[in-house]
Amino acid sequence: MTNPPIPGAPSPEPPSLDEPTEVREPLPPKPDQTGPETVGPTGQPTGADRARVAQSGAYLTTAQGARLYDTDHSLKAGPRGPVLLQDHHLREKITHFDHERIPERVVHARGAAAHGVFRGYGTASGVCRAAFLGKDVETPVFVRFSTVLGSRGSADTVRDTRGFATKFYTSEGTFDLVGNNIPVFFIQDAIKFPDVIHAGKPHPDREIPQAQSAHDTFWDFVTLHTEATHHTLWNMSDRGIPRSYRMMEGFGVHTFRLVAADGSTTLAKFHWKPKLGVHSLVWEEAQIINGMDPDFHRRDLADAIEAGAFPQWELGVQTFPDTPEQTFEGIDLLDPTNIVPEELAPVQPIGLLTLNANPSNYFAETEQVAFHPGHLVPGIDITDDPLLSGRLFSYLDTQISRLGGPNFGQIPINRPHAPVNDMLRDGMHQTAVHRGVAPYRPNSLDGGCPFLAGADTGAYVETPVTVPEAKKERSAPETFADHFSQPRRFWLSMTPPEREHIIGAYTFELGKCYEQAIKERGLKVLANIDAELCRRVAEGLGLPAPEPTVPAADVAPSPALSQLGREWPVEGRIVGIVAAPDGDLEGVRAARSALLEAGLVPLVVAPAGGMLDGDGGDPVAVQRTFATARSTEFDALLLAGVPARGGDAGGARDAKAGDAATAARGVDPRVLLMASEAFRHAKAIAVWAGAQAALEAAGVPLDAPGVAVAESGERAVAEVLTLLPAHRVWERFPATLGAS
Ligand code: HDD
Repeated sequence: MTNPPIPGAPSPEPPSLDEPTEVREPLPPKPDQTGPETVGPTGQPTGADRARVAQSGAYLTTAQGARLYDTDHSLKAGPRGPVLLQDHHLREKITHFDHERIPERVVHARGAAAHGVFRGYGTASGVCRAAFLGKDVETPVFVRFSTVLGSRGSADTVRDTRGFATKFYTSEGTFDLVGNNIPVFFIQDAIKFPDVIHAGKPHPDREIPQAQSAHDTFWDFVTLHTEATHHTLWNMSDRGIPRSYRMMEGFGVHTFRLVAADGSTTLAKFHWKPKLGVHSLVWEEAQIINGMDPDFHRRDLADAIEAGAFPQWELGVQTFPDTPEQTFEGIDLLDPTNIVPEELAPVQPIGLLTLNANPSNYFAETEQVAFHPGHLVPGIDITDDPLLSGRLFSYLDTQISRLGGPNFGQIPINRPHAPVNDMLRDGMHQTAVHRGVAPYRPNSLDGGCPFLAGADTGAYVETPVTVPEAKKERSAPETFADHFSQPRRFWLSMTPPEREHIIGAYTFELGKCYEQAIKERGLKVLANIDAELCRRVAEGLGLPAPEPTVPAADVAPSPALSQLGREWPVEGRIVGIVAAPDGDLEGVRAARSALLEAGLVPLVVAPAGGMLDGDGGDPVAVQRTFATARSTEFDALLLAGVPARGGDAGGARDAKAGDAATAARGVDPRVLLMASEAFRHAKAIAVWAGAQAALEAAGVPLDAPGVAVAESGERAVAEVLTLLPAHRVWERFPATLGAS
């Protein structure tokens, strides 16, 4: 018997609006969805992967492949009756959902990744036998960028170090270069990693702040533990808030040992150099973006790749003779808090990385990828840097709990492209069906297989370095004790705007600490870097500047450390065009075309969405409205006329120059905000069609550097194209210091 329907209640089968009803095969998997193909000993695909492709067949099924006729209603005793325990589909669906999450990474939890290809130049072949560095050898790669401190759902543009981890699926096995966008590290010995991370993570009682270093425990640790000074200074510099993952350098940090075909060895540091240059946000911008678009970096990377603007980096090495002392020009190469200035050891390009495909599935690829500095290939060996030694343990260990067992190497994104023939067996989530009966050596039952390789058949052979005769102790070498001369070199290498940003960052971060003693200790550390830096931060904190406790090191600046003073390609830069519906739409069309032709991304901003076609010409699509746009999304701003409050374009445009108050009353406040922010953040601004009234109303001086009043849309684009290669209008500083 069925119950009578309840008057007014929704129908149990609401008609669906646009759901297709034709049976269709699912879309074929994208090429990267299956991960690297399993190949046999001869290098031929085994075909084993076909079974792994998700979503085959047109019909919805259970996990066991039984077709389903309904997935929206639990099995019940009548439409209003109790749900039955025997509903196996309900239980399977909910149970699987309950277990969808895996533990996030203990550090670097938030990341974004892309597929790509690495092409060797062959220039490293004299010092390194690794096959993937050979001339024109192409190797598939997967790169994951990340922040360090924040949780998986935290914002992208926080002040933090960025991870830059690359998996090279080489023909000789997988090589992982697990680096950062900062070339030094907080600690010299891995045993202190839990300390620095516990200090940086949110306070254990209230679990705040999220994804920030601006709090007491972080500054307590890094000021007591002065070997962290150099890394902290980089974090406080513009490097801590990159404009884009595409515009960051990457560093292997440690000194590695390269091995040539003849067995000779060379010490080396790895560098990634972005083709688009190294650029940053300003702090106010970064803070606004965290609210406006917490996925700013992730979106930027994915959008650029989808648009075909593939980001590229050159891999380079600094090389040093492999002497027993392992120092270069007095710099200890085993101390990961040191850099070697590029002026002393130039970075030599050895290959090109191009990221050309977005992941198909975030969880399967970006979340499950497992990097490990111990994934090495013949030709690349480690040194005794004590930080690296601990990492060689930690990464393998962490994957076992994060990915649920020791077989994470079989997950598609982690599978090597080189043939794998190990004797590892069983364990959680074993997906391989191993053949043979003798996973041990020596054996006779499997015909002695697998065989051992020699150096001449591609084996990874550790370099037989001599270990110094020494007594066992917990200690660091004396050369690890200088914590201030390298930070001083960094400070001295900065230009005035970069120094102002650093002063602003320390003042902000120490100012956020509650403990007076921590602020005072922070100033003592700064006094040992530079008296002026210390004095300015002390001023901001309202505290006296202490005297240094060590003499100022006599170091030469390294101009290569500064991000300013060079010009870079502008492809992929985003330019906002604020348009009035009844303004110069022809000019907007011309500006769009000129920007597209130059490889930039124009985004038209108007009071409301839809199309602008008031002049009867080709409709101009609106990409952002005043409700969704913010200056922080743009590298440069164009104003094509003055859209007034409520979209009425008339009033403000008629305001006379200089009559800012009248104009301000007419212009939509969101346009005023866009203009004043773009000015404060030292972005190129160009206006035409009378839009100077809006600039004046926003308090932007028309004669300021990087502000152009043009006759047409095309001329306005020409103006910003001359300014963008320097990234920002640096001459505008210090007038815009409030933004630092
Ligand atoms: Fe680490 C992740 C980079 C020191 C322990 N690290 C991780 C990632 C990057 C780095 C980029 C994210 C990889 C990904 O995207 O999945 N880590 C570095 C660099 C270091 C460094 C450049 C110093 C030069 N790390 C370091 C030490 C330890 C760890 C000293 C431990 C002793 N790191 C880990 C970890 C993580 C990790 C806990 C978390 C997730 C993972 O490994 O896979 O094992």
